[in-house]
Amino acid sequence: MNTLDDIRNNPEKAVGVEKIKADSNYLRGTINESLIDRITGAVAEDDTQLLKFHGIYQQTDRELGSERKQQKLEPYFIFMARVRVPGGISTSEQWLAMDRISDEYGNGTVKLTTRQAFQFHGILKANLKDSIKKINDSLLDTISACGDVNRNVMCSPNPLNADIHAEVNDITHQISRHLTPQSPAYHEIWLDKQLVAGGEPAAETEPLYTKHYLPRKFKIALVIPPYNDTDIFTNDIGLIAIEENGKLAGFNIAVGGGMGNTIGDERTYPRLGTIIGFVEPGNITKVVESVVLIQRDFGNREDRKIARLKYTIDNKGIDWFTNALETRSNIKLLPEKPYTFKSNQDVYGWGKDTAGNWHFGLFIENGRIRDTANFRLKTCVRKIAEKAICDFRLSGNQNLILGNVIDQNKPIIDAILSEYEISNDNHSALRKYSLACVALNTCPLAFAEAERYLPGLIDKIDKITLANGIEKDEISLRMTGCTNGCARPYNAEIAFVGRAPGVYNMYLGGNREGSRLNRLYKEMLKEPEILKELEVLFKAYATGRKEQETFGDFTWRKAYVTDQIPITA
Ligand code: SRM
Ligand code: SF4
Repeated sequence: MNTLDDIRNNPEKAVGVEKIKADSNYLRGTINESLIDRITGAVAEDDTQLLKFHGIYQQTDRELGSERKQQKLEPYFIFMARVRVPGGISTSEQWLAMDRISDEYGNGTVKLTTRQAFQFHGILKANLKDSIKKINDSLLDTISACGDVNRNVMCSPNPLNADIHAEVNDITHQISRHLTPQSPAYHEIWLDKQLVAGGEPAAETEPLYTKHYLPRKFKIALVIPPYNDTDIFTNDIGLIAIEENGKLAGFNIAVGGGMGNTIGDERTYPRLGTIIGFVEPGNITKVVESVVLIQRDFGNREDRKIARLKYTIDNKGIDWFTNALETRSNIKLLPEKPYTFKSNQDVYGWGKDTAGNWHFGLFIENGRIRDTANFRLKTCVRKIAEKAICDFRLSGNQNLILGNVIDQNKPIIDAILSEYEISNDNHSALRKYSLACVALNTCPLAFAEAERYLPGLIDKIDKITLANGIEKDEISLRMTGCTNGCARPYNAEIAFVGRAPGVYNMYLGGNREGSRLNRLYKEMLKEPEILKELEVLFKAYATGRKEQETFGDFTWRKAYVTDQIPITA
């Protein structure tokens, strides 16, 4: 296995993405040339990797694939831009800007992601630069929303019962700023800024990352109990804020979470973060930085499938890791502090914080903001934004909180929601606690549908929960179009993971707190089999559950899943 030292000492060992990064002149590559090349709608192959560090993915419209091939045309290339929003809080002006950009350059929809970001799909190469400029004009950006760097830092957007929310949100921004790549490439390429020094940038251009950046993507989330609404155990670093006497005492730190795995490759697996201790607020940035640096130096630079921090930790051992962290940061971790999570889901409807402001949790199915003939969600939210009476908080569950509303503005929001018939009450409990990743038509890795299919499947599942009298149960159900785990399926009570068109593996047994991995229950199910399985399971649950027992707990007690069953296929 090659580490950073190996590829530094033997540059020929840096192959594939490692070579592209190292040779990219700090993320410039030939992106500028690619953008002005009008012969193709794509960018040069190496630039597709570098674009990710700028928050952009080259994709194709998959449904047009065979038609274009028959016509001997190149694939219909489109780009996805991901706008990071550390902590998820945006202003009404920013919301309006995102709304406009989606119409002007994208496919008319705004996607709220499972990591509190905005995504635009369907941007053509010719419009890429203008769209990124417009995003920056709104004081948001796409820097390091993707790529082998730290991604959007998540923080619970829900301030309902937490006086420490503002402080934890500040720390989120502090961590995000500290870990943002320093290369001026982004500003040069997208915002036409001149290179200050000219020529080859000095080595200290990326004092933290170096020109090799990280071996793989890196994810951090902060959370304030009792909500685990950023699902911290699925992150490389999860920070659990601990409140004592109304003040932020510090954070329990969990390391090594991640969901991705590859079918048939037993070296890969989903893993939940391990809590290794407690850190005081003044030390948190240093400790987080040290985790990143350990991963930079010891992560696998040879095989990207096993390059995430979870594998570095399991490879070296958690004790080695904790020692390395304490040595590098020169900070001794304190013993973990007690905390309780109630749920990893969102709070819906109106709630008042301790400062007297109102917050409205609005269910957005799979995070897609769009208008259809009968459901004008996008227009409705735009009308609210035009009033400039609230902020717009993206949740890690693809939902929206209309935040910081004063008493007299509450009826204005209620009136607009009711004018457009947008209400959380229109949805079943199961739907409100469901998540689906984008999958088709844009995700190149999708084997099966997720976002476009789950709503219709839930219509059918709702009939089964109703027939069994469990329609009010907040069972978490997550679906992804492949095993990568973008909707965090492996800690849900029920999950469907796409294996082929219309075919899913079924998992059972996560818990409501997001702190237990589920287990593979059945493989390669089609819809009739999925519904049949659920009929049997829900009937057994409705008749055989103990008082207050959740569905996930029930599946373990009744041994539908056990520790002997593999976590993945
Ligand atoms: Fe993801 C790759 C969409 C959250 C694990 N993810 C992708 C790509 C970019 C496909 C690609 O590489 O070409 C998908 C783009 C689809 C599209 O058209 O938009 C994609 N991931 C998403 C989003 C949009 C899903 C959503 O419906 O909200 C989420 C964007 C988050 C953001 O704003 O940054 C998204 N992805 C996640 C999460 C959940 C999380 O982070 O909380 C995970 C699991 C946690 C983890 O990282 O382990 C996740 N995505 C992956 C992986 C597997 C990583 C691994 O370690 O193996 C890939 C594939 C890869 O990296 O090779 C991937
Ligand atoms: Fe694409 Fe798979 Fe992620 Fe879904 S889970 S968005 S199909 S990579």
